[in-house]
Amino acid sequence: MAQEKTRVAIVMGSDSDLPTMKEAAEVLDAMGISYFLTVVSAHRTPERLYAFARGAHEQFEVVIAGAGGAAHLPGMIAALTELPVIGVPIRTSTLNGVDSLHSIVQMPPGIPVAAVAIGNAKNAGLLAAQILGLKYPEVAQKVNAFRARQTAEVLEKAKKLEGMGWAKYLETKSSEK
Ligand code: RP5
Repeated sequence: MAQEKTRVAIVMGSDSDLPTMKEAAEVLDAMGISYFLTVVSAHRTPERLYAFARGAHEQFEVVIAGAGGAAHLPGMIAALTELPVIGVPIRTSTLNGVDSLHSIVQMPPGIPVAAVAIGNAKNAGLLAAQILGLKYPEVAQKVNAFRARQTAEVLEKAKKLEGMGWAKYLETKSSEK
């Protein structure tokens, strides 16, 4: 029997990216989607990057790649595989992550990378799930269930706000902290 693929690869340029990137892993965990998470640095381990990206299609279906600063990791991976690559710009101390965002979002025509907002690894996890949902109905169901829960939470908050007025609502919120 053919072994099932691990569906997503979550890679990042440094272990310092992990506090951000773990949010993609949390989404995939919640949806029961298998993933492999590791560090691959485009500039510190270029040969590992090449080997990873070249072999990625044999093991995975979507790649999420987080990087900060001159964030070439997602673009380089995208150049070496035909799998969809979702880039997560990591917030930086120098330019607040705008450097990472521009590096990832400004891919020249020909090699696309799907970029999420600075630090928004959660959306990267959700987008990966939506891509996989095109092929796996059970994943699409999990995405729908997530959205339904999210909608219900917002409606609940709106009802509470309308009921108690903004001042009391804010008071309740700050006492919850
Ligand atoms: C990038 O350089 C990494 O993605 C990280 O965001 C940034 C800084 O790396 P460290 O110096 O924290 O290892 O390659």
